[in-house]
Amino acid sequence: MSSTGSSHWGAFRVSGAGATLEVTPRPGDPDPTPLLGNIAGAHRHGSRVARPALRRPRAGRGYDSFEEVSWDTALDRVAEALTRAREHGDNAIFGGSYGWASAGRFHHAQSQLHRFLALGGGYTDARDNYSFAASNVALPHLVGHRGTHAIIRGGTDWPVIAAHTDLVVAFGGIRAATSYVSPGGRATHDLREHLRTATARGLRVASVSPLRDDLAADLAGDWLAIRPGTDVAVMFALAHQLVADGHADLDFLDKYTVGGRRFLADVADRTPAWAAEISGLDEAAIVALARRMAAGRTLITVSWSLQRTRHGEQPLWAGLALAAVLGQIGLPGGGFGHGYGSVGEVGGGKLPYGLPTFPRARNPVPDFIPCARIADLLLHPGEEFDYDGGRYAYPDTKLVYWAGGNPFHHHQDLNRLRRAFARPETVIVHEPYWTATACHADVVLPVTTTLERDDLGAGRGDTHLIAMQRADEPYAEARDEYDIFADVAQRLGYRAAFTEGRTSGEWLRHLYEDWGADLDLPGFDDFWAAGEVELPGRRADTVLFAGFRDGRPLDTPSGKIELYSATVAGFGYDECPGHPVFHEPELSPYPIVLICNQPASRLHSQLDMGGVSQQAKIAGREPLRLHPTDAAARGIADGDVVRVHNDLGSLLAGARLSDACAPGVAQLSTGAWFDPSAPEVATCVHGNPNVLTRDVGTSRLAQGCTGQQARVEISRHDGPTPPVRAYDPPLEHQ
Ligand SMILES: Nc1nc2c(c(=O)[nH]1)N[C@H]1C(S)=C(S)[C@@H](COP(=O)(O)OP(=O)(O)OC[C@H]3O[C@@H](n4cnc5c(=O)[nH]c(N)nc54)[C@H](O)[C@@H]3O)O[C@H]1N2
Ligand SMILES: Nc1nc2c(c(=O)[nH]1)N[C@H]1C(S)=C(S)[C@@H](COP(=O)(O)OP(=O)(O)OC[C@H]3O[C@@H](n4cnc5c(=O)[nH]c(N)nc54)[C@H](O)[C@@H]3O)O[C@H]1N2
Ligand SMILES: [Mo]
Repeated sequence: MSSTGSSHWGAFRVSGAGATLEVTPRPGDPDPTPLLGNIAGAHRHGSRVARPALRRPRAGRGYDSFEEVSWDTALDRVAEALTRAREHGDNAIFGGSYGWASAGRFHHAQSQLHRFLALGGGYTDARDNYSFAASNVALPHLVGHRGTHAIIRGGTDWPVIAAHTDLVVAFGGIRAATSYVSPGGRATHDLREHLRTATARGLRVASVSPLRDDLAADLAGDWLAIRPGTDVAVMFALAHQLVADGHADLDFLDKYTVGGRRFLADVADRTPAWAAEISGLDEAAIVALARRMAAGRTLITVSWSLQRTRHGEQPLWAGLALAAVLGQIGLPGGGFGHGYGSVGEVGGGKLPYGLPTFPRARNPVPDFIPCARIADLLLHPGEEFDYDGGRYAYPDTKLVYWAGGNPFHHHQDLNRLRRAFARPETVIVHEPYWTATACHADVVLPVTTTLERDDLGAGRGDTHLIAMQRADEPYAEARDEYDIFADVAQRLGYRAAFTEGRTSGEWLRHLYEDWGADLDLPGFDDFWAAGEVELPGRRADTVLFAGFRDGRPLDTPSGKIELYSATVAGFGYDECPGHPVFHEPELSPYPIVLICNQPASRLHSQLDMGGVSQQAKIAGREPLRLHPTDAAARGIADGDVVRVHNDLGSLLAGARLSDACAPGVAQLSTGAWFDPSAPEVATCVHGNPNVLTRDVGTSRLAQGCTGQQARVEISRHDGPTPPVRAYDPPLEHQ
């Protein structure tokens, strides 16, 4: 007997249970991800939260140990803390709770938490995401809300690119490892099929990136090893060269854009020689690339990573402007794209309807933060902040409630986040695992994983809806989020409003039937027995902005692409005026640019204790890649433990020498569990790069995450190497 399941990194089958549980790919998936190999080893790992636990207050949050208690004691404590916090106003509860949680349409931690808190009086929410906040806020000004959705939720589909595109100019490359992941999961990973077809037909990629292997192995092309943070200069120079060669599409700029001519004036002195000096690319290579772009059907794509940097709005904006100068926006396989390779859903097909969703409740509290301003919220109550033309104030937070995210993985400057988490009266965390965030809570409630409950799984544009079937008993005393919230709501007097009288099993059936009513699907029981159902009406032939080119206006103020936005100009942000500008990378005494990209061996911090993630470690630490020349200059050999530091903190990592890194660039992926157990040696002895990243927004426009890059120095670590304790539960030992 096997059951069907799904994760953000793909659908699977499960057989066995407990320590002998086995996970195999969904049989219909042509290219399942190796990340499935993390699931079995994590299932009953010692880092699971077994029972509700309360912090024993002594040294402070994140330094104390915990005592296990009964569910009744823990839930009473949660209900009391919520009641006490609400006396200060409902906005004193921060329930933003950013994070990826798990796949599954019903047991989605944030949806459950938000509904629970909204029905109880409301909460301060978080806006946008860590992934592409700068794009989410800037793009509506440039291409309208519908245009933003069209770009971010899919763009031109891969089969169209495979059939029509001659050249992809990929700023940030097109990574294969990241494309396996899609929010909600993916039943069918067909990207590599499309890449192979495209390559066989002759598609070539110019991968403009600090890392050679940002170009998927199934693609062919050239690596232009750019200095990080200088893409805008290269984009300006490419536009300059298109003009110089008479290849700028002036008709397109005049007919379809506002500010096209102004952009040409802005790049008049931005020559390839100027950009070569800044970016480290050859002047001749920039000129040649501009000519290749004009010689055929060209797609310009900007990976999400480029906008997770200081002034991250600019490479996005300049990339769109460059595509407009080339004039192929709206043509099959040409124009602009954003996030190809970043996740599987970009270019990965479209469904003409939404997916089943647990109903939200209206949140009566208007207060919010841009999600990456969490430390500012907690450290600076009452202080004002700018965001997208508005001015707002941080409420005074008394209680933080986190379910389904790991801020001590995802946020920048973790030393500062520790100080921030010391401020509120109460921190409540729901987790299956003793993450660093759980260790910084007062109340930790153990929740089930997707293997321990029934759910529905699907990602946008995917081929199938998956029955996520319970494969094993809940671990120890772990419970479903839904039942936890129902019990707390009962203590607070609104259980019936939260549950609407349904059990979780009844909700699943209801969500499926309600959603599928017009779709001619099998009944719920047949779907469940089959384990999956094909989603009808899927298409994978979208051409981004084809309708716009055919005369349908965008929902911008002008109906055109606004390369100059009077709205943004009116906000008066000098660092983000109404048109794309180049900012020199900030000066730093630290010589190496550390690329903190997404890990190939896991999703973020999830299942870091699993087999695939552990196998990638070096001396038990997260691998850090650096160029052999930079290593030699520091006496570092392959396999050495290294210490990486800057003014914000320090970490230990395992060195891997690789000429896939441009000189001056090192790479350390996110997601190694934060381990502050030996502060005399390093802030984190395991290799979480967020002890080194600055906690600053992209700009006042979007206030997005800037964690993709840090400036650091690296040295060989010759002192004692403390053990990694990141996975040890901080429990009181009687
Ligand atoms: N330096 C740097 N930092 C970055 C980035 C970067 O590029 N550089 N990228 C950023 C990006 S794009 C993102 S999206 C974030 C990701 O940041 P997060 O989404 O916070 O990272 P995850 O590790 O996915 O955290 C999800 C947590 O939910 C828990 N979980 C799983 N299932 C359940 C459940 O059913 N219930 C509950 N309550 N919990 C569950 C998991 O155990 C895990 O701890 O990181 C950001 N941080
Ligand atoms: N395996 C795996 N896949 C994932 C995730 C994961 O955790 N694991 N996370 C998912 C999530 S939440 C997101 S948001 C997406 C993120 O998707 P992306 O943002 O596209 O992914 P990253 O790996 O962070 O960055 C891609 C590459 O950008 C390059 N880069 C960095 N800075 C610069 C620069 O200044 N200029 C140029 N030209 N290139 C630069 C880096 O070399 C890096 O390898 O990935 C998703 N996919
Ligand atoms: Mo993300």
